[in-house]
Amino acid sequence: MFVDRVKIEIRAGKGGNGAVSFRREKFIPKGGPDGGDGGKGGDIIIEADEKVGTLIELYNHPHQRAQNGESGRGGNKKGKDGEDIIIKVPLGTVIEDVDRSMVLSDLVTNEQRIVVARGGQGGLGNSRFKSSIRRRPRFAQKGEPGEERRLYLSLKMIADVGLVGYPNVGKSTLLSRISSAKPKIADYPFTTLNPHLGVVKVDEIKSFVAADIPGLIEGAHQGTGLGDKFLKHIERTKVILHLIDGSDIKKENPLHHFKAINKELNNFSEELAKKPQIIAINKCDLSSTKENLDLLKKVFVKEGYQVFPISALMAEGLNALIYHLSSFLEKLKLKEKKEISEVLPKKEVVYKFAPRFIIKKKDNVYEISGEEIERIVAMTDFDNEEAIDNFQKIIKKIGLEKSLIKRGIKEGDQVKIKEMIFTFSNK
Ligand SMILES: Nc1nc2c(ncn2[C@@H]2O[C@H](COP(=O)(O)OP(=O)(O)OP(=O)(O)O)[C@@H](O)[C@H]2O)c(=O)[nH]1
Ligand SMILES: [Mg+2]
Repeated sequence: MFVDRVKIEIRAGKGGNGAVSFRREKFIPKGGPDGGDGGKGGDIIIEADEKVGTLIELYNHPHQRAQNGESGRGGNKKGKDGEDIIIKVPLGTVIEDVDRSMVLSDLVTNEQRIVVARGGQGGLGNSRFKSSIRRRPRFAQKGEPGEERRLYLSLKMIADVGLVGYPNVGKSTLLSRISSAKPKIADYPFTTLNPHLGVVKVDEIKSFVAADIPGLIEGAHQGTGLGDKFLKHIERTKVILHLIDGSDIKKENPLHHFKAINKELNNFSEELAKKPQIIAINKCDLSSTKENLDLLKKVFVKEGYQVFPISALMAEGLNALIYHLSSFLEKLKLKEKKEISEVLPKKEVVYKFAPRFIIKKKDNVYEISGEEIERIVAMTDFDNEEAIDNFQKIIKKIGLEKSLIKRGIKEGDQVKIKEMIFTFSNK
């Protein structure tokens, strides 16, 4: 099965809890704190891999969880870090955050990686909270929760050349001749049901990638035939190779199929319709094609296209076509390089830092949000008096208490941070 869009739910590992422990040594009745830190939770990483062709693995396993970090131990032993999960996806996978509706990344080169959910930091052990006034801290930090996300992954293949044409014109035959791809070939329309990629070797150094997609017919954008849903796979190609079956044309209107397909491309996206097109007239081994060839050449040249007569079946005319495509792509690359250097940003980019917390008042409840404060709450052990003390100190230190008072908070009002509800007291 060819899967090109999946929704997944991922959760990185939670950090391990810090340990509360005291040294026990002979003849030392009250040893100092020696609770170690928790280990870090495992990250979830997505990596592009050229050996992977579809998103089927993720379709079958849409829930991914990375390992939690282990808790710290006495003797200042740090807990073990949780293992990362590496999800391999095809080149051309676009990753979107469902809840924030933003694109996180577009993986286009082999081994390119992105950490999509960070594992939580391990909580600090009690030995870290020792100070001159607190010699025997009896609390430790809890591990930070791992990030959770819902993502859409969709595949937009990355090919240099997109093969388009009516069904049965010989697109798959051509791809199988110029690359080592092995798409199904048969003498009936809609043989190809899924896109295929093939690497075309031009010479020792140069190569390009060509994509064969299912045939298009009039009305594809309304779902006729196999529809136009496969066109997104050639949205990122640089040039379209439009294949014409030279044996199957209407003499009174030789551009009929060609125009119908271009209309479908345009209906799908103007961008796609604007891509440069090169014409290959296939099945030139057949006498019917030979009869039509002069007429076809004439009409296409008149429309401003370059035309290559070929026979995919007999492997005739393919070298000229491949060299032309390759040099066309080279020229485009040079042009792109020039354009990129011309549009490089001149101004410095200024980043804004996120505020430490945001206070929203609803009735008499002060709701507080913000990455840092939520993290502090998640890592505090509220069953432990000393940990609560420490939490209050932090709240003061980051200026939250002051801000709340400025907003008019009174004794007994409620403060909500994530799921925790506190009663405000200034005594
Ligand atoms: N005589 C001749 N037949 C060809 C040539 N190229 C392809 N064919 C035949 O045309 C038929 C269709 O070829 P395919 O390569 O499956 O065509 P396609 O465009 O991929 O078709 P769909 O996947 O259905 O859109 C097969 O029977 C091929 O053998 C050619 O150059 N000459
Ligand atoms: Mg085919």
